[in-house]
Amino acid sequence: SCYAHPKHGRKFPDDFLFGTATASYQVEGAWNADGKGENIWDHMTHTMPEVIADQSNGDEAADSYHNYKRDVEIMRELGLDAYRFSLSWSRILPNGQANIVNQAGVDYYNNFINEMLKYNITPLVTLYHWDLPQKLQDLGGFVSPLFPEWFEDYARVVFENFGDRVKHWITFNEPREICYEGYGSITKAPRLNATDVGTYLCAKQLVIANARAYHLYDKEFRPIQNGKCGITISVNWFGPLTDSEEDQSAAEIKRQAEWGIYAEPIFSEQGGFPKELSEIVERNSKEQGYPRSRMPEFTDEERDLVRGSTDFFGVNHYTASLVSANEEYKEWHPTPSLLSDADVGGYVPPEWPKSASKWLKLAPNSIYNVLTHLKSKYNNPILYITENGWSTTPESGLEDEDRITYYRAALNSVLDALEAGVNLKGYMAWSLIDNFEWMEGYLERFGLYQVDFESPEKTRTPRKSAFIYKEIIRSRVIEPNYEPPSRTMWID
Ligand code: PNW
Repeated sequence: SCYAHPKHGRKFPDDFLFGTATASYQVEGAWNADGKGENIWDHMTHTMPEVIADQSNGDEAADSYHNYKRDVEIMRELGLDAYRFSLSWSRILPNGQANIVNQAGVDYYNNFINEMLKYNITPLVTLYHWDLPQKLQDLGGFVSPLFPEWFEDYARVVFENFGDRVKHWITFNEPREICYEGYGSITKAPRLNATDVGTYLCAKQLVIANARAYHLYDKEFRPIQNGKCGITISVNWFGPLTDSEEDQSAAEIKRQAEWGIYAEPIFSEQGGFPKELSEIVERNSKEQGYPRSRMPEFTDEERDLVRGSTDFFGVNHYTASLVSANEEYKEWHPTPSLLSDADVGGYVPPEWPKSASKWLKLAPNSIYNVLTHLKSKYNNPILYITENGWSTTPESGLEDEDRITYYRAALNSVLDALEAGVNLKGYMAWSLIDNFEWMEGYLERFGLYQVDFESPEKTRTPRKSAFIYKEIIRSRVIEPNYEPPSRTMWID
C-alpha cells in the first residue's frame, strides 16, 4: 500500500509490547464488596464529595470487579499484547497490614490474571496507584517512618500470590502525584497540604519503600519467579523557552522539581536528591528559620539501598511546557513550597491542541524529547511508556478524531525515539475504558472504549480511536489514512 506520511513504512519491532492501562480505584467499583477495606479515595469522596468536580466517586466506576471478563474480551478485540492494571491494597489487605489477607480479593485478581493469560495477554501489575488503605493513612501514610515496612509486607503478599504468573511489576504509579499532589497540596487524596515539607518527606519514604520491595523481589522471589520490578514516574517534557543560559537552568530546576526528586535517588549513579534543587531548598530553609533543610537527607546506607533499586523506568507521559526564568511567566505559589523553591515560569504555546483536561495539550515531539533525555541522563535504561493518552468530554461521543491525532503523533514520536536508540520495550495507552478521573470525576474521558456509566452493566463501546489503535497493533505500522471498515469490533 502507499503511505502519505513522509516517514512511511516505519515498523514497531515484533516484540514491542502494545497495551493499555487502568488503575484499581478508577475502574473496579465494588468499593465495599467481599471484605474490601476502606481506602483514602473511598474516605475522601464519602466524607468530602464537594472536592470532586461532579460530586461523584469510584463506588461503582466501570464495575470492572464484576465485568473483568468483558474487559479481557475488549483486550482481545484490540489485539493487545499487554495490559497494565493496579491492585487495590485494601481489597487484598483490608486494614493495610499483612496479618489479615482477604481471600476474595486475592481470588478476584487470580481470576482476572488467569483470564488474561488464557489469551496470551501479558499483565503489567502496579502495586500502588494511589488507593492507600485508610487505616495506614490514619497512622501517617507515606510520611510515617514505618511506611517502607508496610509496603514491603504488602509486596510480599502480592509476590507470593501472583508472582508465579506475573513477570512485570511496577511498585508505585507517579510519585509526583502521590507526594506533591497528596501531601504538598490539595489536588489529590489525602489533601494534606503540608506545602513546606510534605512533598519532600513523602519522596524520601517512597523511594525507600520502592527499594525495600525491589530488594525483597530481587533476593527472595526473582530466583524462582524470574520477573522484573520497576517504578513508574510521570515525566512530562520541560524544555527551555529560549536558548538563554537562564532559561536552560530554569528548565533543569523544573525537571528536578517535577520528576528528578523521585528519579535521581533511584536512577542516578551518585544517588540522593538532585543537587541544584537540594542546595536551593537548604538555602531557602535557613532563610526561612527552619533548623534544618526542609528536604531530608539520606544516610549513606539509605542512599545505597535506593540507588539502582529498579529493573526499568516506567514513563507516564502526556504533555509538555516551556520553562522560563523570566518573572513575566511566573505564577503565584504558597511559600515555602516545592513550587516556590523551584521558582521558575512556564509557558504553553496557544497553538498546541487542547484536550478536555486543562493541563493536557498536544506538544510536538515531547515523547522523543523525554525518552532521549532519559537515555542520556541515566545510561540508557530499559524504558516502558506505562501511560499516554488524551481526554474528551462526556458529550463528545464515539468519533474521537482529536484522540486519533494525538495517538498517531505520539506513536510517531515513539518511532523517532526508537530510531535514536532508546531502549523502549512497550507502550500502554491510557486508557482501555472511560473511568473515574480523580478530582474531575466522570467529566473527562480517556477511554478507547466509551463506558455508559448510567447503564447497570456499564456498557463498553469502542470509539473510533479503538479501531485505529487495533490496526496499528496488528500491522505494526502507523498508516495515516487508515479508516476502520465498520463500527463493529471483532476478535481475530
Ligand atoms: C495520570 N499532569 O495522572 C494517572 O496515573 C492516571 O490515573 C490518570 O487518570 C491519568 O494520568 C489522566 O489524568 C496524571 O499534570 C495527572 O501532567 C496529571 C498529569 C500527568 C499524569
